[in-house]
Amino acid sequence: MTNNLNKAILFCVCAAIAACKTLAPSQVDYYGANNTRAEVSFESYFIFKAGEDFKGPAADVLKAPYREVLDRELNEYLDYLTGIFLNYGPFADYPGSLYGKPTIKLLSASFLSEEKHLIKVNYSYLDHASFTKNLVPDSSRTYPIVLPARLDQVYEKNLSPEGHETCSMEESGKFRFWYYWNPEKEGCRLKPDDLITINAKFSPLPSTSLTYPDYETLLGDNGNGRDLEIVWVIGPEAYIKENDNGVWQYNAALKLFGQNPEFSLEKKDEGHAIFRSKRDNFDVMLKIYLMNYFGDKEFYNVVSSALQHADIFIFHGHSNYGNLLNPEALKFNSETVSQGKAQIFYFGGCRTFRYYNAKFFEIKPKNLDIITTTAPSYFWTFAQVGETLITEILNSSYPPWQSVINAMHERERKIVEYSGPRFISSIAVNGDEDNPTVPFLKP
Ligand SMILES: [Ca+2]
Ligand SMILES: [Ca+2]
Repeated sequence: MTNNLNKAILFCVCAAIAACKTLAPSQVDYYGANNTRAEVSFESYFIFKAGEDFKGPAADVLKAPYREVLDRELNEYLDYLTGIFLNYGPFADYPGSLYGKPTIKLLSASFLSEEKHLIKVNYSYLDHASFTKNLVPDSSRTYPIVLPARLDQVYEKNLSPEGHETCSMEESGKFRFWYYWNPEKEGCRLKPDDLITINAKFSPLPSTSLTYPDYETLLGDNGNGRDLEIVWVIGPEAYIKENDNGVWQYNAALKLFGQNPEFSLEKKDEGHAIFRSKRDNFDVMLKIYLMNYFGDKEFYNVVSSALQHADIFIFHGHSNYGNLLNPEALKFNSETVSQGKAQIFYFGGCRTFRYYNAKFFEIKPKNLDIITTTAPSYFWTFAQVGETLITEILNSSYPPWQSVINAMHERERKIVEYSGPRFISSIAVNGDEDNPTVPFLKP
């Protein structure tokens, strides 16, 4: 099964860390079936090589104009945490994901070598992250994490004489090295002096225990009359062709709803189908698409429109290191967003907790619930897990988010356990702090 795992990770084209501004970790609430959020905090240092023009004193790197360069470098440096939480120590079996809104404080700076412009910069770090519950059960834990000492040297020093990477899970190239970073890998050429081992503290954060999707608004007018519009976009694993896992999932989704007596197929074109379901007080319109991602204008049009107008938007496919669903490129911004419209976005791909959470809540902080994954996820789970979300939301018992997420997790768990990889994606809902806490009784 290692092959499958490697393949999943390889294809989990998952992202460069968002701007590392000094912001408080998110106040967004959360519920995960098998996972929890934790605060990750530590104090450490890194070695910054200032430009030839830098004269000092060392503390000047903490101020403008050098501060900007330092922030940029530290930002890039901390991307290596992504690799740690995916590949290193206990995280190799139980991957975690950072929220990506860290509070970073630069504490002090001193010269290691004035002549070489090397400055030791002390900093403190605090962010939220999601982890499986067994890693952060009910009280704080400390886990060692290992970061490079010098960003400007780590890649070159890791290379073998033949030019191969020795400290990464996959031969990835300099610009993706942080994602595959694993200083524990056998044969890693980095010496103790090239590395900094940090004791990071992991403190569990509470999860929500009873919150509901905003059924009343979602199933009501919500800006589109009787329709409850669900848009589900599935992308290929490699190419749109027979035997591709993504194509197979698209066909499986059509089959699941084709067999559902409550749904009727209204329209089917190449790579696009519409199902309808009539209810007493609303009509379901379920649009399912199979689409290529990059360079496909149609993909951006469909997703952009769904983010603005759909009641429920589901995406299944690659994350491309978090670069795929970029709100800016998708024209999801303060001018286009309907702040009052209740929406559910389910980003089903690799580690979407890390990539899309903060980005979308920044633009739409309320009336939005985002379903994410903590770990890489597998293409062959998409159709069934997506169907579970839809049928749970349409279930006339109007289940709370905790039941919906548990049902999605169970569905995924059964498929994954059957096929045998080491971990499952750890599905969770984010942003239920503004949601109803009492059951919805009437549609
Ligand atoms: Ca409606
Ligand atoms: Ca919400």
